[in-house]
Amino acid sequence: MQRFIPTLRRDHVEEGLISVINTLQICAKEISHRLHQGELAGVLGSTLDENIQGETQKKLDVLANQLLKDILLENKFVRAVASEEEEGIVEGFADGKYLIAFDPLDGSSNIDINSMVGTIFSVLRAPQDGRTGTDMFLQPGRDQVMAGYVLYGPSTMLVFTTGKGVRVFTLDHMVGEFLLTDEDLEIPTETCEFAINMSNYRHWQPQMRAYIDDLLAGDTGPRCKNFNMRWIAAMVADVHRVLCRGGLFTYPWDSRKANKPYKLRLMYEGNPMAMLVEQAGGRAHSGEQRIMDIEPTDIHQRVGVILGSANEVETCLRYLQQDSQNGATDV
Ligand code: FBP
Repeated sequence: MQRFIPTLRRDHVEEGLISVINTLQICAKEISHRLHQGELAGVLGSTLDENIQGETQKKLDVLANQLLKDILLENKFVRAVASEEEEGIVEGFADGKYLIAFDPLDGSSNIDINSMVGTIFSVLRAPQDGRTGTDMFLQPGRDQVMAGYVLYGPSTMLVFTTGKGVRVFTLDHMVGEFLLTDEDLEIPTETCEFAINMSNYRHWQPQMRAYIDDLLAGDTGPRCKNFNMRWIAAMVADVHRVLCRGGLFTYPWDSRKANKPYKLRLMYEGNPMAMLVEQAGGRAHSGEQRIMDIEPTDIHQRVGVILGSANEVETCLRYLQQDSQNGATDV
């Protein structure tokens, strides 16, 4: 099994990026260990605090965030970090080359039920144009130089891209090494599987409801084939399934909060997952535009997400482009 660093050298990944992903894999091993310990290490349950998103923080949210911050900011290539759990950015080395935005523990509602969670990261170049502070991070996803996630499941997997295809490494707990177990993932263009939180149905736009209605109608409806549904409630795990066998994952517009119609965050959920999916031949759209073309205005801004098998994303977008009167379309 090819080891971690030789794979990156083989891919001619620049030394600074190799150092950054090497630091991230060290963090991943530590977080994986804590998750495996679970209640034995007293890391389950919530704190009494809320994060910038207004969510109650889990103990492991705080622990994973602190671990990533501490270890990443010791790396001389790191100019600054932004985290789901931090209001503002945290500065590192003034001459650091990279900016890292991360979701330290994605799917945190799964922690206390021993289900899958993950860490998501996005790496940008530190601008050399005089920008400072948060402004440095406000770059479109297409400018990412690396993106990936760690999936803490039955096995711990590190999945990332530096723009040369998607690589999958699995942690061998016996030797404490991530070993290459898959590469050049390709998402099938067609699929019979979709992932959405159906309990939000009444809050969606009529066009999204029409799209889902026709999936549920299966071979008795205009799609003339049956679809299966999955929802793990951790974006990392749902997107990993899409990368492995295709599918459509979406967290769409929602009418509940006029000022916050979206759930997922652009900088450390939407953009990194979009880069991975596109590198594997899929598509990633916000419902309005290609996710990676969005010009960010805030490090915690939210975005609609429709990603996965290219033809199915295309079909979903065709429904969304219909005016709300039509409902079902001639797909
Ligand atoms: P965080 O856990 O990092 O806040 O992420 C949000 C998230 O958990 C996604 O991973 C997941 O896709 C979604 O929210 C689940 O939402 P819901 O609770 O509506 O099922």
